[in-house]
Amino acid sequence: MAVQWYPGHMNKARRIIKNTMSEVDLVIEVMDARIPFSSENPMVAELRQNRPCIKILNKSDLADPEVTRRWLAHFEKEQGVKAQALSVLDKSRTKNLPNLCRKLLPERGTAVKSIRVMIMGIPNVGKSTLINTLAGKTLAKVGDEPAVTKEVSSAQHRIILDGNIALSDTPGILWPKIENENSSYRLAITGAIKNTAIDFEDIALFAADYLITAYCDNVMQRFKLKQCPHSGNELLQEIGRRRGCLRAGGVIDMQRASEILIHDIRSGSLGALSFETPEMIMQETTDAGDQA
Ligand SMILES: Nc1nc2c(ncn2[C@@H]2O[C@H](COP(=O)(O)OP(=O)(O)OP(=O)(O)O)[C@@H](O)[C@H]2O)c(=O)[nH]1
Ligand SMILES: [Mg+2]
Repeated sequence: MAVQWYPGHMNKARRIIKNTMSEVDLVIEVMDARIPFSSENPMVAELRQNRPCIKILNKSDLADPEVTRRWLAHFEKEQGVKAQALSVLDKSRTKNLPNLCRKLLPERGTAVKSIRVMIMGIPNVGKSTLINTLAGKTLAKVGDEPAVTKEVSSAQHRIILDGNIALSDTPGILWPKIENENSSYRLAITGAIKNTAIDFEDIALFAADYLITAYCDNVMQRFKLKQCPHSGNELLQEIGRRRGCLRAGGVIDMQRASEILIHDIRSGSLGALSFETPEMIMQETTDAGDQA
């Protein structure tokens, strides 16, 4: 399966961002701490060019802290990039972001020269939530699904923080062709792709196969299993049996079992999980290169 989802408003947003980038001094790219490689949008790199960038590994409350630490070290190696793990649950760390902007652009952020910041990233990673936390009030609409924000903030709708920092919100954007198939699965699992564009059974099987190898204790605890299932399919069957997802004749309803697993992952009910590590990505990209 290769999941693709690139609705028209994303293309429009990309065009507007490109045309207004000359008025941006710094980009905050919000990524998903559970999938830092797959949620890094290649279009952001293309659009921001060499402007300084703060990469936020957001929803870090849902990610494995040890893996997140390794990713932060990985991103900090990039020139002009600062990386920071954040979570909506930890507002004080978020409120320190303006200081980081000033550190990256010490000559700006004065009464005469504002720091113009654009918040960008894939859908549903918490960009608008971040703006609201920084503003200390609800200014942007947020929601537990992708494509809640549909328009780039116009000049009149920028949020001005103390220290003359002007923030613009943007719609989450994906890119027309997600080359890495594993990435498209991970984006679907974590909720960056609209539910109607994905096949739940397919993505749940991918997730289940991974979870039994990387986080079997979490799985066993959540679904009260005495031993780790041997395959993703066996895990989904167990979930179906234990949660009463049965169709006529006692056949397990794999669609419902799949929805339960994906819901539990997204809500954090299975604990803090990371779906990729720097080492996994290095291996995957090497394998892809060998096949080309
Ligand atoms: N667990 C957790 N949930 C978060 C965090 N930040 C945001 N959320 C939730 O993620 C969902 C999406 O948040 P939004 O702020 O609307 O995301 P967005 O990036 O603006 O999404 P689009 O506008 O659709 O691109 C909401 O249900 C938020 O409550 C976080 O740090 N941790
Ligand atoms: Mg939004």
